[in-house]
Amino acid sequence: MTRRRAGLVALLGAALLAFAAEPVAAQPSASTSVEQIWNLNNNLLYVAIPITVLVEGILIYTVWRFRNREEPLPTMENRRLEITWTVATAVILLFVGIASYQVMASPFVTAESTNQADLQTEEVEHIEVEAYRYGWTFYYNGSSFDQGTDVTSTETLRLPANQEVNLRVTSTDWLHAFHVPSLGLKADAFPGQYNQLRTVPTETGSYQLYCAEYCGSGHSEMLGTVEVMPQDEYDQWIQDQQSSSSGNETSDNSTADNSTSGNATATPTPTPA
Ligand SMILES: [Cu+2]
Repeated sequence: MTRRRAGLVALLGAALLAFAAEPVAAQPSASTSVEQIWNLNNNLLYVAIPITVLVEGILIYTVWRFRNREEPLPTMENRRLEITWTVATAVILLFVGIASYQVMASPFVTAESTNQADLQTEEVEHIEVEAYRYGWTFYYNGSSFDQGTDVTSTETLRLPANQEVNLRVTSTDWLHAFHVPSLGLKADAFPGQYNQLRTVPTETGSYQLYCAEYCGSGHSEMLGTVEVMPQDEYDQWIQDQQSSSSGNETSDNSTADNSTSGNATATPTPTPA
């Protein structure tokens, strides 16, 4: 009888696990950042599900088993049991803490505040993300923050696929937040400060960009697009933008210009609060 009940609980637990794990496994991994976040989510879920099933199982069993007992007996001291659950809880919390810290402390997940351009390796594409009321400007600096390619764009941020990208997020006027949920990217935008976020986009396509910090009446329309494109197409686009700087205007809202002050789309004038 008891064995049958235990079997039933185990079966229910397994079904619950399969049901819960399925939609999570189907999540796309569009960047290394979002992959890390989902891996952590899965790891925590694999720990949480057995605990939930165990606790609920014991609770339901106890309520049913002792439903007719008029005068319940108090629990006697049980040192072995106490040591067991204390150690088990400590082990679980340690796992949750260490696993979370590894992901949350990663520069691919959490932005780091910086005032200088570090990570100067050839393989990294440096892009400055500038938020303003109510839009975005992107400065493409190639492999160096200091040199710059003089290519800028508004609204659409272009990223090369399968290459490390270093985004420096800042603001010209007010508090904003750069947020691309599908790529697992989020960083606050403060005036006069840079928050550095790293990622490797792994799937080409369009991703929605939001401002995730309420910044005024135009906040809900402060949207943008992140276009992840193959490396060669990206390089070609940068080249096209650079060569069109000799001509004046480009057809879309992207522009390449040698002077920042004379650039019509690149430098929005912030209105004082
Ligand atoms: Cu906003």
